[in-house]
Amino acid sequence: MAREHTLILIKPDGLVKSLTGNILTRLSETKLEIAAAKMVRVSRELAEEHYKALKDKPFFEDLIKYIMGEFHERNKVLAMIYTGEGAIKKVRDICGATNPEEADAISIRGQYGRITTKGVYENAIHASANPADAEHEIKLWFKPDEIIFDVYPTKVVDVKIKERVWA
Ligand code: DAT
Ligand code: MG
Repeated sequence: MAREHTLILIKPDGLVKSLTGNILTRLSETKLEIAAAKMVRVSRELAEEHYKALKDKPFFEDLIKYIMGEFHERNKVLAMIYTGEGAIKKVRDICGATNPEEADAISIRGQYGRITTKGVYENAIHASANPADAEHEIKLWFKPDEIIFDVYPTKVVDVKIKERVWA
């Protein structure tokens, strides 16, 4: 099995319901390594790029609002990268099916997900589905220096940036 990297998001419902610790405990069953972690405020641009493959779906607008925290008054997610042999499938297996009603009862989504009366799948966690999605998602959510391993090729460029520093 190849060493892989996978993007995990604890979604706004998971954070609001104080499920972070429970979900991390479930993920530790995979015996994978955490390669990066940070809290992120999700912009519309980031949300739409993350879910761009679904932009023609009828639930797309609600999905964007959900990941931006508009249904939970909490615009943040916990973004992480897990690394190890077969990481993508190991994490997907423990997350369970996309539809929380169909997810195995002891999967993370089976334990903690629900479908709202509006039809939004609040499934608590995102995990990359395959190596191509993982690469797109990891490069979207993280900069190379935020990850403790070299995950994809990088280059060094000269940039002139304005940076916020402590006053
Ligand atoms: P996954 O999150 O398991 O990779 P996906 O990429 O197909 O599933 O869809 C992304 C998210 O969109 C999913 O976590 C919940 C939402 N979603 C998918 N199918 C849906 C549906 N039929 N109705 C409502 N929300 C849906
Ligand atoms: Mg997906």
